[in-house]
Amino acid sequence: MSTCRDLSEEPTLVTRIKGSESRFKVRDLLALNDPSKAYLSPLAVVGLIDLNAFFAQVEQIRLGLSVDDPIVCVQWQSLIAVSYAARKYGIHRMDSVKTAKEKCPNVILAHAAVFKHGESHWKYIPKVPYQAFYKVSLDPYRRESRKIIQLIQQHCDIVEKASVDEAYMDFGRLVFKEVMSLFPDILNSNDPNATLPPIPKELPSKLSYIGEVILTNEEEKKIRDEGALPQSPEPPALEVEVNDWDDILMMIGSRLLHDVRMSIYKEMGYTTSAGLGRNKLIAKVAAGFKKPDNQTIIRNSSINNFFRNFQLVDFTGMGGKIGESMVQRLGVPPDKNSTSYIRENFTLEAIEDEIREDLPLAKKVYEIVRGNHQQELTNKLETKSMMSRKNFLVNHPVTTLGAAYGWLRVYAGDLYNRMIELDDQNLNLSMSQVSERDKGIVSRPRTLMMHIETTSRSKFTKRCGISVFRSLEKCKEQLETISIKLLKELLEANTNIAALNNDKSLKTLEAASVNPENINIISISAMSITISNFMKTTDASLIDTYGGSKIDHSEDLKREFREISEELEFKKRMEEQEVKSTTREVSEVDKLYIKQLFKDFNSNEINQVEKHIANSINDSKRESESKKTETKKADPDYIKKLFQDFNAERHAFGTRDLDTTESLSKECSPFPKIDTSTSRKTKRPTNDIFSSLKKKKTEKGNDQEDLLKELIETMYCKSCNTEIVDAMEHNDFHVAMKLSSKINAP
Ligand code: DCP
Ligand code: CA
Repeated sequence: MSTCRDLSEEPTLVTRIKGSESRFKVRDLLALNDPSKAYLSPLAVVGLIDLNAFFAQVEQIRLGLSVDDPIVCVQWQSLIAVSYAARKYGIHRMDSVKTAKEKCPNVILAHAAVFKHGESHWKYIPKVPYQAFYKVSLDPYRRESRKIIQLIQQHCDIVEKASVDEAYMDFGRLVFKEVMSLFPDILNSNDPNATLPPIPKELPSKLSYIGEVILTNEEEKKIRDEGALPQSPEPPALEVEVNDWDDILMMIGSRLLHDVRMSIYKEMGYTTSAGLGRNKLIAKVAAGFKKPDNQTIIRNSSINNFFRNFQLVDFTGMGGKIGESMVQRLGVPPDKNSTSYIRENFTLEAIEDEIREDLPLAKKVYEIVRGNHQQELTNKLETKSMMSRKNFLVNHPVTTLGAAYGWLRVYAGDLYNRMIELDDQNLNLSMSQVSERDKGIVSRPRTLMMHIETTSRSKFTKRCGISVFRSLEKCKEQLETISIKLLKELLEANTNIAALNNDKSLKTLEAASVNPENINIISISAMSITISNFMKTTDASLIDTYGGSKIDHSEDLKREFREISEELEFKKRMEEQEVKSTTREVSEVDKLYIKQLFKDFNSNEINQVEKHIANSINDSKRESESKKTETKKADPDYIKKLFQDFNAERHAFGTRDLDTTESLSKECSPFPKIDTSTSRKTKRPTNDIFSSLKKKKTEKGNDQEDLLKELIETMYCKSCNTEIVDAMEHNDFHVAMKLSSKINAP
């Protein structure tokens, strides 16, 4: 089994001391010991550690596999991380599960953890989850990332997290301490402007470079010349020059960097790649140079030679259009390396002449090509916003309020997990602060934004202020309730809910305690909630209400969610059986609807139902009364809605004819009161209703088919005088309307 490369055991380079007078001042060395100034010193030593194939490694370790196992991390059918063992088979991130399997039949597919619709916690599930019911969670990776950062923080005082699997380290204080202990006479003067002494003629034996040291132009040339000599029996020794204190500090830094990487491997099992240089820009490109499981050292003298491997657009902040336009405007010939070309042909003034409208950018380009761009490293973990979002499958948009609520619960759980992580980071960080004032600082959002996109490509956004709670549990609860509130407001303001619910407004439906699962809403293709406007506060001083608008956290919102939860509980139970196969998914989802139909019809005798229907048509007062009674669900509108729902869902999951209801209803044993066989033979009307529907489907024949054809062709419904989004769904609406009028006919 492969293990992490211990580079300190590999042959060291031959170092040739060439130093004479130092180029550096006492102040340059002293600056290293000051966290706020170290990055500005020409002696700065900055590292970047990047986890190899990060998500795939997390899965490899979770599953107890070795680095030699070809594992990939999967999200639905896409690969999001590819282990280096899998890369040997030519698998890369652009592959799908299918093409990866073609390249390596033994590839190990590890699907990311998922949130299930309606649940606020993520989990790993043994099979590939069905995208319509799940949302991917990146929490396991964030969690590992957090642990790695904490481990690095044990070694180094300034650790800046650059991404989920990258962190910069400022080794200033550590190299300062080490150089002072190895060379106690280095600070030969109290004058900050005094020049440092020349480096000694001999270096302590423990001093050496660890990792891949990039050579200078001259060193490379020398090796080439020596290697070219015909009488040379051995390949030339890799000899690097030690010219000044910056080289010695890089040597020390390379050992420190290696120690951190070994610690990550030994404690957590992760291999990494890393880069070392005098600033973040150099460390970043160096870290990507030799992957995996290696580290690359860029001495100041080798920057120009190293940069020949990179174009301007490869540097942080110069990617995409901005870098491309610079290259174009500075007239870099296509066959030239843009970094070297700009450095060799442009003074700062010349670049400023070309980019007059943006002088800071001109300066940045000038500095980048020289590897001179100094950027501060900061421990601060500023969080501006967090978003939880899901794009729904084209054939499974969110069409009911209940379904939307289920996803809002997932989002609230997702953001809650991330706020826990944020608290950990902030508390961990602030505990290391010297001043009491800075201890125990946490960050809480003050704004919540709800965003939806409809299948007809409309976009709606609504935001509001939220309260600040000490307890993250309360924060989560608030996210759930406020997002429900925002969603309803947003739908009421921008969409016609009544048109989708038999002319009943949301308020009417809610007053009638209609199950949110049965409240139709505009088809939603994507939905997100975003929390932002974070405020920093001390843990102890958190208050219960804060923010621009006073938010109502009254009991009714909580009750609302409890009711939804009960409904979702039921759905969850149904889904638990359903994920085993797609075929079963169809039958279980249908069961849900069929169960609903049976529940409604079984609860009433046919004559009662018919009587009620007749009454409800003739007497609106009695209709409203009926809502309060056991017969309310026999409301013709309600029946119409049930069929509408059923048909819409049937299309989402593939087709299943209604005459399968008999066998399905028998399977629906959780509802034992329904004895379909008995009721069929005697007094139950359901048989008639179902067969009537079935008959209707055949009778309607060409009329309905013609309408459907027209709807598909024009995407416009003449009878409704409106543009439509889904022809099948709209056709079903008319089928249901016709059925409803037939049922209701006197
Ligand atoms: N990631 C993702 N989608 C992307 C890019 C990255 O989900 N388009 C995730 C998966 C990666 C992780 O972020 O594992 C880190 O991204 P990197 O670009 O660092 O890629 P890897 O760590 O996977 O590979 P490498 O060893 O090349 O750094
Ligand atoms: Ca990585």
